[in-house]
Amino acid sequence: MSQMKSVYFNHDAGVDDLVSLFMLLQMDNVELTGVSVIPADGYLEPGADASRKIIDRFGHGNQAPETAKSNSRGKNPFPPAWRMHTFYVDALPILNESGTMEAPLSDLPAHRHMIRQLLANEGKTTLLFTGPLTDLARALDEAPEIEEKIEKLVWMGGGFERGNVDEPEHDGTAEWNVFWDPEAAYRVWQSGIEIDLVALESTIKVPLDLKIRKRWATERRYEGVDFLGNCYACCPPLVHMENNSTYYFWDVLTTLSIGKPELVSKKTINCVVIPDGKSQGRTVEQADGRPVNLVYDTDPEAFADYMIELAKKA
Ligand code: AGV
Ligand code: CA
Repeated sequence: MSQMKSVYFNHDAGVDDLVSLFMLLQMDNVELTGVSVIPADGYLEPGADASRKIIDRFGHGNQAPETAKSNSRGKNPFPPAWRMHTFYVDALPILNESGTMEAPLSDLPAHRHMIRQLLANEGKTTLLFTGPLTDLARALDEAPEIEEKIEKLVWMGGGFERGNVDEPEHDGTAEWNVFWDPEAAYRVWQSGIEIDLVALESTIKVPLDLKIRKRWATERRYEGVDFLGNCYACCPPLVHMENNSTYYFWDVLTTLSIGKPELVSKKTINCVVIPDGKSQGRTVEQADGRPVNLVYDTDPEAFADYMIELAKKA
């Protein structure tokens, strides 16, 4: 029997963020203590609604986790075309069949909701962040005592050999979740929290390609597998070569590394975050930087199998 983990999930309402929530709800070794939504690579209202509908439709526990909305703002906005994905997922018929939202909505802003949930949990909580770190940076400023209640932070962010930002006035070396709010990542780097960093080095191994799409189509008789196929229908797959819109399983790999740690390879490195200037949001390996557990590799077959295995439990 693997041990039960308490997990608090802060996401930014992209397709792979919402699919991550769906996956978390299928893990029998995870207890979800709360969900919060930050409007970075997605929109807030449909992001919170879709989260609650996913909990309603696909949650198994008798106690549904609360969803909280963030009031944080970033520095470098995401392209609106990507953010529109939130509306597509929220509109999927399977999430709107009942016409109601039963899962509770918190009236606290995300960072305060997270503080409350961390302090209310007797043991330590794993933080899963699949968007920018703004809410965590604010929570640490307001309530530094939460640091002791955090088992570790598992974050999709960063890249050492490459970035994925293609914007004017930037040199392209940053990953988007760091770039949206570089100062927040810089702040979290000053803390003593243990960090598992799922950076572009590993996520590049798991692109959304036609092969996995075909597997979902073939097994669409399973409601959860059909849901995966429908969610990703609005994301362009990798066919010939990568471009700026190519979609990877960034957040899903990050999330699945909690349910099945042996899916990924990690090594400790020391690194810093560049908070401003033309390389803002870049993560750089540096001998006197803070240590992180860098997730640098995964097995794409084992990843796809586990994703489908979880979806079949829905
Ligand atoms: O940089 C990866 C992060 C992940 O948290 N997001 C998407 C994932 O949710 C930003 C992003 C980078 N490239 C993108 C992104 C693309 N082509 N479409 C949508 N979002
Ligand atoms: Ca995300």
